[in-house]
Amino acid sequence: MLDAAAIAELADRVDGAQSNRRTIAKLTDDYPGMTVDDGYAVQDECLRRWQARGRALIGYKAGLTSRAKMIQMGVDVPSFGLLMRDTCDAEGGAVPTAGLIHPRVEGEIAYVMARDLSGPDVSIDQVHAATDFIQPAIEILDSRFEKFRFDLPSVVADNGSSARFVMGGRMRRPGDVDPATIGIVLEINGEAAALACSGAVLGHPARAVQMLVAWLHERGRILPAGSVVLTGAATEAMPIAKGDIVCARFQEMGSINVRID
Ligand code: 0L1
Repeated sequence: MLDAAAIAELADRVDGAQSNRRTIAKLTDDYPGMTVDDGYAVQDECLRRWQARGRALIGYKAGLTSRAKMIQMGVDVPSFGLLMRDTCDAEGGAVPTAGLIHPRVEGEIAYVMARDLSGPDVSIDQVHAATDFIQPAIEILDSRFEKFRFDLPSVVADNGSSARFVMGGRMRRPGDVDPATIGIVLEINGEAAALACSGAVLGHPARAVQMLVAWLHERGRILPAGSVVLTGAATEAMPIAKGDIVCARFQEMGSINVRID
């Protein structure tokens, strides 16, 4: 493990890149021994700083959930990142991207928890029993690494490329739809840019919640009631630019429309 001074120095780099629209080299270039756990220690240090500035944690995101990204990164478990309240934008409005380097959009299913969930091995039924509702979501990613050259420790430290997210469409109880068979069409400026089925995320999006709860448990934490969980994208992330109109249509769950500003 890296020592506290190295973690603080890496948190300066990541936080500075995120706040100042600056690309950085992948962190392992200067710290070749950096591990995925070091990446999470950098994420934790960033969270400590953000909360000290008054920013609120409202949930978590699972990343690297699509088969393509898992193969690319050589992983078989998702990465986890933090969702901050001030990165959530309203459905039907504008998503500010002036502070972003190379934004991309993906569509996914969000879970919103009614009750605390904890433990090493919760079942999908337990996830659903603790869920208030599921809802369509889009996530805007923004990797801070030059030319998208990153590895797992670096991308974890960079909060899984989290930038902004939007929830909308129709809230559904998990028992009212099958969360694993929702067709998703992501349109950019009226053209279908990506198609997916929600089950492409680990076979079932609730698997991302299960794995998140186990990951939190290993760290002595729980998933609190009220948390939002973005379960990860099934599709490729599509580049977007100012002026684009994004519409994500979710079978039986309505759609999300936003303008990229
Ligand atoms: O949400 C995610 O899949 C995390 C992606 C991390 C890498 C990227 O920027 O594509």
